Amino acid sequence: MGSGHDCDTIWSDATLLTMAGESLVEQGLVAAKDGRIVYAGPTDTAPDLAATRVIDCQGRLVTPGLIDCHTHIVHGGSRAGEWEVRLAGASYEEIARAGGGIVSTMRATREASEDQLIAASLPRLEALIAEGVTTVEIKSGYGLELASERRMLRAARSLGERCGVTVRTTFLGAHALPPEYAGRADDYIALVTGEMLPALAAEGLVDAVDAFCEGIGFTPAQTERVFVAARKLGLPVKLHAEQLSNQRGAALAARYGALSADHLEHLDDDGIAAMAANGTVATLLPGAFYFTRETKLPPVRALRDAGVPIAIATDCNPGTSPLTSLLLAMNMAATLFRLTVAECWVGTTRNAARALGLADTGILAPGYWADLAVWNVDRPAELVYRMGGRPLHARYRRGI
Ligand code: DI6
Ligand code: FE
Repeated sequence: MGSGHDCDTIWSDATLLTMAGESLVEQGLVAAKDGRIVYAGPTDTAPDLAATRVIDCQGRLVTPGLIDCHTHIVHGGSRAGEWEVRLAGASYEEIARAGGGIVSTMRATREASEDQLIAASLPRLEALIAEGVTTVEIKSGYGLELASERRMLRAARSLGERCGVTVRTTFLGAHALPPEYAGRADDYIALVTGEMLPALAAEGLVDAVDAFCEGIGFTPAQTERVFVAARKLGLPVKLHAEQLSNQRGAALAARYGALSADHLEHLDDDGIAAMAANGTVATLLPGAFYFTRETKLPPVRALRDAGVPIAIATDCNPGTSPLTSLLLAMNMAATLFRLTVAECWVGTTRNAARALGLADTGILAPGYWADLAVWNVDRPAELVYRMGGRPLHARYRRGI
């Protein structure tokens, strides 16, 4: 490679899964300048390139860095004890109604300083990164009061800076009713929409707004008030919808142009049609399905037939999905939900980016961020097939 286009880095001799198309590019290369891709494709048709650094991938599979588009990794405490009670027969809903569940994590989160939240969350984020994750969404929702929600979001942002991972923060003030508002859910929503969200948005801490629309969460009417407040601030919305029951939350979210509706086990045909019409991504969370021993499957075939984009995420949270492996989430999506290998890859790259409103990540193509994972395998199916192992060879974010 002589004196061609200047770039910073070339990854040579790569087997490329660009996600721009679905077929593998053997003998490919990726070139980047200033953190952005300038070329990704076959070596023999590449332009003349000159780089200060050439990384020989030795035929390894190179994919976009993985994107975990639904997590709650920032929180205090642990719920292992509650899980033991569930093993003995109690249901998630019984525990939630008895003041455990989300509210017990709320207490631990309120007691934690920002530094303590960072320290508690760091191993979870590091586990994701060790499997090639370069972008992660992190939700608030265990503070349930302004100061604690702020600490969660600030912890999320500083984890991103510390770990070299792109963090998108989602405000989930309407996750659960804090005990001081017992019996006054509408008043709590007024606090969420009137004070918490405007203050946190003004501080630049909110990339998107989410809610838990559920029998044990908030009603569709309360959810809509959250969406109206988000819209006033110009913020995109997402929704925990149809996880435990059909509240018609996905259709409501789609009407508000939601980036995604997530969970969706109880989604009906009207919800699917609304999502398809509005381009709302269906984010499937097989870790929560598995961990709660759910038996109702999300309507994957109908989503596919309707052309709804499908994403896959860990939902890493202490109650229903203590999962810090996006590769295992892909395996579960294939095994439990019957997604194809190709759908699993689209679901953790291109469609996951879309679920976060990111137009410049999740694909290896010119103009996109040079977020790359280099794997010790030669076929994409290997990574969906195996459970465990340490298949990542190297990972690069924004070219570094
Ligand atoms: N749905 C979930 O699965 C989690 N939150 C939500 O809205 C559960 C969160 C928890 O139990 O801590
Ligand atoms: Fe969740």
